[in-house]
Amino acid sequence: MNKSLANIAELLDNAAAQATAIDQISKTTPISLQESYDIQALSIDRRLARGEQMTGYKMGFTSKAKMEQMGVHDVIWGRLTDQMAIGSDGITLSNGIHPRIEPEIAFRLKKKIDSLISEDNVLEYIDGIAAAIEMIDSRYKNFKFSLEDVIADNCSSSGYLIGPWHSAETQCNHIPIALIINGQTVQSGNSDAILGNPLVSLVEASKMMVKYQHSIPAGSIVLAGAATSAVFLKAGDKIQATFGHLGTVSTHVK
Ligand code: OOG
Ligand code: MG
Repeated sequence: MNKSLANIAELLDNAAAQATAIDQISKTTPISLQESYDIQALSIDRRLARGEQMTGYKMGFTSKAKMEQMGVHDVIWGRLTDQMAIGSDGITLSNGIHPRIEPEIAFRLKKKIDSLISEDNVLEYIDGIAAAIEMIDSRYKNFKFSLEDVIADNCSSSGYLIGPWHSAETQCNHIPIALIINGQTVQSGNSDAILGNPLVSLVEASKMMVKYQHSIPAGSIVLAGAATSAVFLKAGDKIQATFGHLGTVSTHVK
């Protein structure tokens, strides 16, 4: 394969747009971590050129459950656009390749993250916390990837749904989390599984921003990373994710 980063970005963007899986990039083309983030940025540029708007960022592999399910053990970050927001009409299965759903906690930034932050000052950066659902859909065959592959593929980002916002001071550790599909609890966990406290995910995000010379603008949504494994979607599924005092987020698959 031609190692033009723009060509790889186009391949991944087309795979998402056409809901057709591709082979892992790393099987034929060695790419560095920096190149994977460059490909991610180029693929997002293609979306922005079509009129999509950036809405936020997502952190990935911030819990053991996710690392073990996918066999990737490093924290990653990806980008969210308005086109990924799941509307009240639910999820159209045929728009995806093999979509999965996972419960998430979302933050809304009131201050740009462009330098290192710590657990002591992280609250200065947010003005809201909410329960959320993320839909992930790897563009690679069999949902299999290396660290570099998944970063280039915008960390499998496909959709997200955010519940009502709560104040920044709302406690976000020790929250029981359950993913309920068609009335059955298919995953359960606790927000502490996200790096001990989901707020630490923002500290990790700040390290990533410094390392990759990027910043997260004020007003952005940031998903902290799932506390449980993700579950494949089927036509007709009724999805609920419950998060104790943060409430419940629901959607359905058409
Ligand atoms: C990659 C995305 C990881 C999370 O919450 O850990 C992620 C994947 O699992 O395909 O979104
Ligand atoms: Mg996620």
